[in-house]
Amino acid sequence: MRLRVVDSHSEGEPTRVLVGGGPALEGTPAEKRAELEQTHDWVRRSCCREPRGHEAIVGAWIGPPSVPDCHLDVVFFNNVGYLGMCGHGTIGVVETLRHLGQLPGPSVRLNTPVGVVEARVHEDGTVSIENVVSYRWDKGVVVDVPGWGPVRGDVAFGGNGFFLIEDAVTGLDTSSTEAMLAFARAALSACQEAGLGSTGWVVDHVEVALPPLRPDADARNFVVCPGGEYDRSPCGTGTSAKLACLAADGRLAPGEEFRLEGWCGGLFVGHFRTVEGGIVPTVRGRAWVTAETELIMLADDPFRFGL
Ligand code: PYC
Repeated sequence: MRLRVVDSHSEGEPTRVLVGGGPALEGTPAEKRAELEQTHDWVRRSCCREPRGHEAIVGAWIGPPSVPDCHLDVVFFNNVGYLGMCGHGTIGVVETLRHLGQLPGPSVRLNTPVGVVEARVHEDGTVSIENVVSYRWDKGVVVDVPGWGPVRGDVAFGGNGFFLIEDAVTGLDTSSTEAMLAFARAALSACQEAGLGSTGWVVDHVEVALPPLRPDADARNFVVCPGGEYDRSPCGTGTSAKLACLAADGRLAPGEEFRLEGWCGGLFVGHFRTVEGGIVPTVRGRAWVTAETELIMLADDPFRFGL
C-alpha cells in the first residue's frame, strides 16, 4: 500500500495532505469522515503515527466537492481521531495546492464536516481563511483539575470545541513546555469528564492565554489538541474561538485586528464580522511546503498502520 503526501507546516504546525493513493469517498464531508473512520482508519494511523508520522501531524484527505459551490471536500484527522475543522491545516492544504499548481484561483472554497471555509491566497505569501460561524457558548465555567484545583474558563466553538483559560494558574511554570503540557492535558481530561460542549461538539482542545513575547503580538497561547499534543502554531480554530470570546465580551470590535502568537513563536492575525449566532472569523497566516513523499506500507510490516 502506498500513499502520496505533501507535507507542510503552518507557522510551525505540520500538515500532511493526501494527494494520491487514498480511498475515494462518497457523500457529504461528515459522511466521508465517518467512512474514513469506519472503513479506512489505517490512512489516518499511517499518516499521523510513528514510524511514518508523529503525533503533532494533522492529516487532510481531500477530494471532489459534494456541493457545486466548493472546490474540494476536506476531512482533517490526527493521531487519535478526526477533527471538525483545522485552521492551520486549511492554510496547509491551500499552500499544498499552490505548490502543486492546482489552485483554482485566488480563492478556494473548502467543504468540511462542520461547514464551508473560504481561503484566500495573498500576494505576500500568506493565506487567510474565513472560518465557520464561531461563538462563545458559556462564560466563566469552573472545572476542577486534579492536581491544580478549580480553573475558570470560557467554552467556545471555533470549528472545534475549546476551553479557554485566561486566569493565571497558581504553580504553573509558563516557560516550560512539559509543565504547560501536563497542565493542559489535565485540564482537557477534566473538561471531558465534565462533559463540556454543546449539540454536535465537545470540548476537545484547551487554550491557555499568555502574555506575548513578540513585540508585534497582542497575546500568546498554548493549545493542547485531542491527541494530547500541543499546537506549534497559534491554532486557527483556537484563534477563532478566542475571537468569539473577545467579541462576546466587547473587547474587540468587528474588523479590528487581533495578533496571536503561538507557543513556538508563529503568528496568526485575526479579525471578525458579526453574524446571527456569533461571528465569522478570518485568520491569516503562512505555510511552507516541507516534503513531497510516498508512504510505503509493506504487507509484512507489523507497524504499517502505525504504532
Ligand atoms: O489550527 O485549527 C487548528 C488546529 C487544530 C488542531 C491543530 N491545529
